[in-house]
Amino acid sequence: MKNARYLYPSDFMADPSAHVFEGKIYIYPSHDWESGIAENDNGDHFNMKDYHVFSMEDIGGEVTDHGQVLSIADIPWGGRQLWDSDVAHKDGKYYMYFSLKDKTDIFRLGVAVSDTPYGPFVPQDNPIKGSYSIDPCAFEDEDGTHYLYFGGIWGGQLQFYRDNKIVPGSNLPHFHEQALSAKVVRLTEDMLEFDEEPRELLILDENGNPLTQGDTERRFFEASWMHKYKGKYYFSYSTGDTHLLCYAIGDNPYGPFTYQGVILTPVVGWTTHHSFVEYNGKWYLFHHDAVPSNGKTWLRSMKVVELYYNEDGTIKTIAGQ
Ligand code: FUB
Repeated sequence: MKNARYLYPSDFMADPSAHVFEGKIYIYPSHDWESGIAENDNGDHFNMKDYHVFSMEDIGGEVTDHGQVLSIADIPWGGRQLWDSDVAHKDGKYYMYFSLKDKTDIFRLGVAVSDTPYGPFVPQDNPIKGSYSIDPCAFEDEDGTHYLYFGGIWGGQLQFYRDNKIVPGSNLPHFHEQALSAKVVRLTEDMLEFDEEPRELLILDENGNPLTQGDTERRFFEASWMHKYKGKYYFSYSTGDTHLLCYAIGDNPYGPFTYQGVILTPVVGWTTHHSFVEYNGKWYLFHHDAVPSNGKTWLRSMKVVELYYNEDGTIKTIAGQ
């Protein structure tokens, strides 16, 4: 991958959510470590316990580690596996949204609050009411409304839900049926709860039909991200077991979104997970791979690469290797 740069070679960090706050780039990754848990499809080996925050003044510049900003030990409802997180800013406060299994081993989304973008973040006593699954992405629209995008299948548990409720016995739809997809929900003014029932995020093919579960190179798996470019809403995500980062474009934050193509081809490692940031007039893709750990899928390293749009607003595909 041309011009990609590893951001923090001295430790393993994944799922980097990057934002520009107070004129700097802040990065909120998951903190991988060698837990000794055997690899399985449920992702038990991703047994993360805390978060660090990183910042940099420019893309090629020094990366500052602001240290541990939130730990499972401080989260009253926490069980295990602190997975992907994201941060939003409103009225001088910073809100970290995170994925964590509760004490009954069900993934929920939590919120922790700070006065600064670099933490520490103080968790709420309970998870967000009605939240489930993983991978929250916090998006602020131009009118100041904040939305959360979330969800992930397999270890992310999304397949056990229908209409936002656990349905005993439910699992993935059949291959020819409409694919399970991410959820989108507006946040309350205080940023701490859902302001409505989460809605299904529809991804359509070129004929206007919803993608099917069997369309494994295009359907949603996990790793939601939302950004806006020239007035359009770009929903991007990972296809998980087919290892692609893809995107779909819509006219509003709820969609529907029409599938457009691949952003990043497979990297070394099982997952990749990303974010987009515009900084000083250029666009960057933050993501991770497992090259530095020689392919250990649970020891990932975050990196950044510049990305380019075509004249028509489509994204030029980046080679992952
Ligand atoms: O980092 C743990 C999980 O792996 C994330 O929540 C998923 O998106 C995948 O990257």
